[in-house]
Amino acid sequence: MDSVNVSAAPAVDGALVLNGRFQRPLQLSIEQLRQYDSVLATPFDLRCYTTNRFIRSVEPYRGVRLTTLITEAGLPNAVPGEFKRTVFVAVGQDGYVVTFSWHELFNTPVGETVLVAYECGGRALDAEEGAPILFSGSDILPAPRHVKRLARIEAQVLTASA
Ligand SMILES: Nc1nc2c(c(=O)[nH]1)N[C@H]1C(S)=C(S)[C@@H](COP(=O)(O)O)O[C@H]1N2
Ligand SMILES: [Mo]
Repeated sequence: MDSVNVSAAPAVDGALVLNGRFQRPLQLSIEQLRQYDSVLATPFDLRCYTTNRFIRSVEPYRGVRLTTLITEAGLPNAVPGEFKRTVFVAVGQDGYVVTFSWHELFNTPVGETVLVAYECGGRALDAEEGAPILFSGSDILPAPRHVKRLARIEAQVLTASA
């Protein structure tokens, strides 16, 4: 049945929010993530930083670069050059938090392999497998910045505290 009340619908399951100091905060469903240019990652072994435990081998992920989404949301620009002091805090649905800096993402090769993935080994990732998954393909120990059920990317502009 057609409805005129679509705006009252609950947020799409698996939706990703970009908020904080972005120029244009965004909310994207997995379907919307698929509309952006995608990148295919190389397979890797998931290994925990804290214990060095081998978790599992991961088939190639497909997803959108985090830099693509950040550019869409617009880097902070209230003060000239402040975008270079920005950190991006990625938060899972369970509250798990990891950080990326503007320099790391936009001014080192690391950023080229940071993806928000929605496919693995050619198959769509489902919620059970943790979609969408944020991961940093150039990390030495990949598990910490392999965030399952990514919920939010928050832009924070840092200043020196003293
Ligand atoms: N959302 C979320 N993702 C996460 C974590 C977490 O606590 N929450 N822990 C990370 C760490 S430290 C490890 S070792 C792996 C564990 O992966 P597993 O749950 O598939 O064994 O998930 C990573 N991704
Ligand atoms: Mo870990």
